[in-house]
Amino acid sequence: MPQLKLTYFDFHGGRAEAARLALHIGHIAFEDYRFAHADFAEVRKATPLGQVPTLHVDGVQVTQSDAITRYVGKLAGLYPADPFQALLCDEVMDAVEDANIKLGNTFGLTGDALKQARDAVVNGPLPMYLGWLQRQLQAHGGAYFADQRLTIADLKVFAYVRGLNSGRLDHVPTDLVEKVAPQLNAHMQRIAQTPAVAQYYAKFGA
Ligand SMILES: N[C@@H](CCC(=O)N[C@@H](CS)C(=O)NCC(=O)O)C(=O)O
Repeated sequence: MPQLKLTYFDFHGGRAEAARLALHIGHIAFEDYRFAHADFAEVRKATPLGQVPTLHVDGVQVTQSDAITRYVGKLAGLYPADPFQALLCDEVMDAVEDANIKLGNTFGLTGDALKQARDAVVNGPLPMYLGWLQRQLQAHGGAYFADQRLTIADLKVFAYVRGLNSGRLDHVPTDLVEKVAPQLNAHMQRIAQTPAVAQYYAKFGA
């Protein structure tokens, strides 16, 4: 197994969470390098694009969260071998990333500007993406997004829904997902109860 070091902010969420979970579920050893927000300016200087997460693989630093999650998902056996199932898995991950970007564009705003921008996302793109994800889940059996089993698509949606529900995002109602896509919330809760996931948060905190 290669030597892995995953660099990201020190909280349970965001663009590295699915990769952290996949590595944990796959019992793959890695350095979970977490840093405080206050240290981001310094950390980003050592990254190729000034962004996190990055993954060092035997000393080679790689960017792009979905590429990283797919790679560790393959190592952990959480990525479909079948090309069509892999396509369904990728489709969900890319859609979540698009939704992430819509909210990401509001970061850095404050006061009324933040409220206006967040309200616009909460009332427009977010229900659209959440509704689509719920329909994808239903279309593929209701339990998992692809391959009839746990894949990194489930982990990515799980982390995303958990983040939306967390109350950490000002002006994003914590009951938004429950209101517009309750089956995604049920999916999130089921994934949370998966023994390896439950054990992860019991060990490392919520
Ligand atoms: N496409 C990149 C986006 C990474 C990204 O935007 N990361 C955020 C933190 S979650 C960041 O580093 N933002 C600082 C910036 O883009 O200047 C990925 O998926 O990894």
